[in-house]
Amino acid sequence: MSAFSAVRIPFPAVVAARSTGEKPSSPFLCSPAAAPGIHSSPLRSPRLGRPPLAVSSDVLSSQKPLGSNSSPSYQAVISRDEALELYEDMVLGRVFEDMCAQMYYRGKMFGFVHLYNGQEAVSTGFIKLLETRDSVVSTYRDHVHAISKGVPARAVMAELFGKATGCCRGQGGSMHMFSEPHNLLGGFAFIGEGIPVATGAAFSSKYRHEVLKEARPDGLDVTVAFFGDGTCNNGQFFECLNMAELWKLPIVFVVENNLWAIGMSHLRATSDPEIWKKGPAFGMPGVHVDGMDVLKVREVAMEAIARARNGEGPTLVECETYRFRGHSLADPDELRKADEKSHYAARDPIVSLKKYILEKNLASESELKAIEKKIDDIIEEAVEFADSSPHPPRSQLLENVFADPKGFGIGPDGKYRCEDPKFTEGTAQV
Ligand SMILES: Cc1ncc(C[n+]2csc(CCOP(=O)(O)OP(=O)(O)O)c2C)c(N)n1
Ligand SMILES: [Mg+2]
Repeated sequence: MSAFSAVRIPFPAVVAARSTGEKPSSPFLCSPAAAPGIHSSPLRSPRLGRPPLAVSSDVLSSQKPLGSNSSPSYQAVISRDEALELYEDMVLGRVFEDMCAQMYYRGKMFGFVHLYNGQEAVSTGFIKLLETRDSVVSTYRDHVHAISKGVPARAVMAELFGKATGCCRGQGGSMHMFSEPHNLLGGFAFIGEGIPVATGAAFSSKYRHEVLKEARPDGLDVTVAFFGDGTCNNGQFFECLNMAELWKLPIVFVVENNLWAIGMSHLRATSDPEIWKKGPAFGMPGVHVDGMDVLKVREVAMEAIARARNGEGPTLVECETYRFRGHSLADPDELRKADEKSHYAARDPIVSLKKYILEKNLASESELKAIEKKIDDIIEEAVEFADSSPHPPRSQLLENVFADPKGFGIGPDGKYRCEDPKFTEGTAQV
């Protein structure tokens, strides 16, 4: 059974409490027999009628409803190595972010810093399935996406410290992580701005494949765009869903629905809070998945990435998740209710995966402890590295701000003005 052929599930606990209780009327919805944890529109596109991908999904048949406090009950669907890779990546993200909070309050970081604690299953579940050639586009909550994509923790930490050894040479800081070798195409502080960039990257992949004939036997380069629930009310979201489906682009739109946009509840801001339904409106599959369960996220991600890779077009995936901290480290987090916070805290994705690994005898407690110790060492080293690294020189101030190296423009001779010795003498033609 395909992950996407699953049917409607009980709506997320918090959302359900506010919903009207009406039965779905969309022709894209299937029967109400539930496959808890994942639900979706039919994979078959209403326009093109492509057959569903054959992806094994035994995992879907025995999942518990969202909101369950117990660990997942399905059979082991991943190998020991895969489980440990997921565990290590999620713990790395969590410990990294906890350290960011400490460093921020010690005055080592500047501006706003938005942490990802609680949402790790989404980043890990998707990005660990990607190859280096695939692209990731993030938001201002971008440190963990960068680390999952392979940017070394020390390069992300140094960037946050504003140091020359950071992945953007200290010029970006938080919200602007970028790494060309890892195809991390940026964090974006303006919400929604990353979605067109991701769509462009996916277009470029298809253009290289089909027009420039740079086809690879193993399929298209895939782009995964991450963004929040609040961002789905922005125009770029709709424009890009349209273009991506029209051109069958190799992209996965991943909504990290943490139920809040700063202090605005998703339920108060959005006419139809079930974001996944907007996929079928454009002709692409829309999937809802429990974003607090890395195995469920991974299951859906596998199929969505395979569709993109095989040229079958985009997928919209809504991950129900929760941030364990305030919107940014400057937010006292007084608006969200204690029972809502504790509901999701009890579903910590790292704790759940640990329980699963132990229950399925994929690794022992001491092996997991060894991973945690390794991560502690990595983070400690990252902080030492960042702290002892030099600040960027003043001469770097205008570099990469404009298209030319120093930001002084191109002269009438077609050369960069900054390379004209007369320019600095004040005699150059401007
Ligand atoms: C274009 C634009 N408008 C407004 C803002 C201010 N702003 C910053 S974060 C945010 C909320 C975004 O919420 P969501 O997309 O749910 O992401 P989350 O913070 O929950 O991850 C807003 C409105 C912005 N950064 N950019
Ligand atoms: Mg949000």
